[in-house]
Amino acid sequence: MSTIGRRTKVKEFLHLVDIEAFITNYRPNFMYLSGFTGSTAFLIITGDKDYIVVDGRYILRAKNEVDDDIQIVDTLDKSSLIKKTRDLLKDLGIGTIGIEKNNLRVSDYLFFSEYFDVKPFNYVIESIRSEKDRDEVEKIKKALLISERVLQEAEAKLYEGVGKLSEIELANFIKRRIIELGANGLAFEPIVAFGKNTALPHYTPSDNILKEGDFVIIDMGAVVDQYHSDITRSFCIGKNSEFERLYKIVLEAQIASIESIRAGVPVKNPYIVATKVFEKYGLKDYFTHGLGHGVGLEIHELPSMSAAGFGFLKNNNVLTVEPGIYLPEIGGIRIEDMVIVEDNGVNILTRYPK
Ligand SMILES: [Mn+2]
Repeated sequence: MSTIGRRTKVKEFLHLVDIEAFITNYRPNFMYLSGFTGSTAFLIITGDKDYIVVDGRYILRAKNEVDDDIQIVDTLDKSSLIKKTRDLLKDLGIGTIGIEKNNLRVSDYLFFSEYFDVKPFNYVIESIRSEKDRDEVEKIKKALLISERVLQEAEAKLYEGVGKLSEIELANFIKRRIIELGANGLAFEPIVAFGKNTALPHYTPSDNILKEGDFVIIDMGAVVDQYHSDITRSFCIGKNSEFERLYKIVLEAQIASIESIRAGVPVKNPYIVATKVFEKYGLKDYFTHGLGHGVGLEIHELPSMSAAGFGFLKNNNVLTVEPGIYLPEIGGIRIEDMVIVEDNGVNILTRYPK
């Protein structure tokens, strides 16, 4: 797939802010704009031609992956990546460059500042990345489908696991099955929590054994062709009326916030909607994290669906919606779906029952 359309948006940005080139060495960003999947590179976008600077390890890979209209520049003369990038910019007669203040190292910033008029910008490429194209959505759907299949198998293990299944065992099973079903990797280390451990939103699985009446949280994701997925479900093994009461409230918050999502709405609004539902039940202080996040080449990307979220939701943003409440000594509940933002609402990608 050609990345020229994506780079054209950066070229429009160059024009808008009056700089001659924009550079990035942040992997998800150069991957998105060039197709190159190696770990290190400098991508240079100019108003005219674009360049990618790679070291000796990556020349062949770059030739295979990078779009034909991007010129590959190597460091076979043993110069460092950053010096080669400087030399190239100088050769091109470039004086003003845009850099990523959210990604570039301070030492690299100071280096470039010695030779160029450097203008720092925040989240330029990340903002472009937040609007997914059809190809990206297909990859995310594949990654989500694998996660849902594995979650189904993991849920079945719960019902026969009382008194014997540990959190670590189930987490290891999930990791193995994600790979066996064809994912390229895990989106993150799965969270598997039983009982009171569910009250810790970002818990690390232990040897704790599943008991009758336990709250259970499983949060996991797969990566397919560099794209991530993310799903969380809460279960209760056996009867627990407190779980049923709290689950209905979290589900109400999740549905209300999903219903508030559409293109043009302030990014922080759905978070406020969820908060209001919890407030109604006196549980606002137990909702201790944001509502969700963008997902794509990174597991957490723009937009950030929290009180700190900025700007407006856009068409084809892919988001998680994952309200949760966490009561110490009782347990926690979180329900997470992935959605695509549309003009008049959302397309809910997650099919798993809730
Ligand atoms: Mn998530």
